[in-house]
Amino acid sequence: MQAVWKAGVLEECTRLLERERDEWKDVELNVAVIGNSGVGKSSFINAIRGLNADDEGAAAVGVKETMVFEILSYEHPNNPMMKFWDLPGVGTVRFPRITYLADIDVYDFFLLLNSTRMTENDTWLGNEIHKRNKKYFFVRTKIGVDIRHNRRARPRTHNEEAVIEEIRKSKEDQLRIDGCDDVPVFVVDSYKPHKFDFEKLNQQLIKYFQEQSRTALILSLKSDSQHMIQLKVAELRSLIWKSVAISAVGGAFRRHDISLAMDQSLSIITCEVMSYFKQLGLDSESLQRYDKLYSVDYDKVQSLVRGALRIQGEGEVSLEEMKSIVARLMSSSWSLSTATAVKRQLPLIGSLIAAEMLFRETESVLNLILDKFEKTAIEVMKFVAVSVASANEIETSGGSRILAR
Ligand SMILES: Nc1nc2c(ncn2[C@@H]2O[C@H](COP(=O)(O)OP(=O)(O)OP(=O)(O)O)[C@@H](O)[C@H]2O)c(=O)[nH]1
Ligand SMILES: [Mg+2]
Repeated sequence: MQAVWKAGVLEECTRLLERERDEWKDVELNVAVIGNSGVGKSSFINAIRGLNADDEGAAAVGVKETMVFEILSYEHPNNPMMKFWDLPGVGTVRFPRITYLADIDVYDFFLLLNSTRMTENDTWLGNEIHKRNKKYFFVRTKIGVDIRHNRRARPRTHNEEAVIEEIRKSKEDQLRIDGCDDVPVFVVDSYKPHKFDFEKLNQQLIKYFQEQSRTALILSLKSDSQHMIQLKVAELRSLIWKSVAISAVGGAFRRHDISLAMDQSLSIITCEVMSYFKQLGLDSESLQRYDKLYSVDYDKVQSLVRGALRIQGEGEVSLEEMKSIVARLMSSSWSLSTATAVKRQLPLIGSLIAAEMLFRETESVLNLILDKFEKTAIEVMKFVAVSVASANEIETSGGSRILAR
């Protein structure tokens, strides 16, 4: 086996992978700074870049609605791959809601700024981001103004800490009401970046960027080495929780319909599983790559994959076939009759228990599938290595070069 690993293919793959790994700095994080007009979006971007409004290259700041014709981006001072996009105010005559988030997919992350009480636009923006499975931080700006006003209004009882905490709490409460209780809240003043939560926010942004780059990088790597397959599986495993259980299963169960929940879960899980299949290089497009790159017989690798997953037939694994694998695993680990019984006896609590059960079973089915795919992907890789090694041997004994990549 040692000889096989030294066949050259893996070394080449490793080199390629190392190069890709070193390219992590090329992963961009596009942060859209959004919110009502005049909340301090441009001032915040300037502050994070250590600039005043009249410095060269600073974002335009104004008391009147800033006349932005082109949405510009500004680099984070410590990381040029993190870009802040200075969006205009939402809901203004020139930027009504309907067009405001037209390009939302371009952005990876959002900072939702607010300088007053929570407005309808804030709730709407938060919901839109949430709907699209994106993340945001909530940033309450101009806190210095609130402190100044409070000091004037209550000279005897004024307490800076209490003002900040009251504002923070009211934002957290509102976010909870809006169903966004996992959104972190930062209280800042762009004219006092050394105070309040400004630095903490900066640190959290950098941390978020590093996590995202790592995930993006690992998921974009080709599954050519055992180590990389394991890394990918670990990354996909860490995303299981997010991707399926909460959104799909929870929603369906709220409607108290177990069979609908099962059916929805099956379709959603199958889509998820298809994406794992592709991520781990088991789909036909990836397998054809071995044929093209290393002249490894595509039909043989394809039947190896089918054999490992116990699917009859030949050729590309179809969505329907994948669905039946998922259904088989689901029915063996999840007992519909048990859940129905629980629900009949205890209509309200029963459906919660059933939801909890389906939630856990979904997670365990996805883990089982990942285990299977991980083993299969490693088998495929070994098969490729063996094929290439034996091709090399034939080549050496025959004196001709079949494989010189
Ligand atoms: N005291 C204080 N004033 C601020 C702060 N941020 C912004 N301002 C002031 O608020 C006004 C609007 O600031 P901008 O940064 O232009 O706000 P914006 O959200 O970019 O505005 P539009 O682009 O027009 O939507 C300006 O007069 C700023 O000086 C802050 O943190 N503290
Ligand atoms: Mg602005």
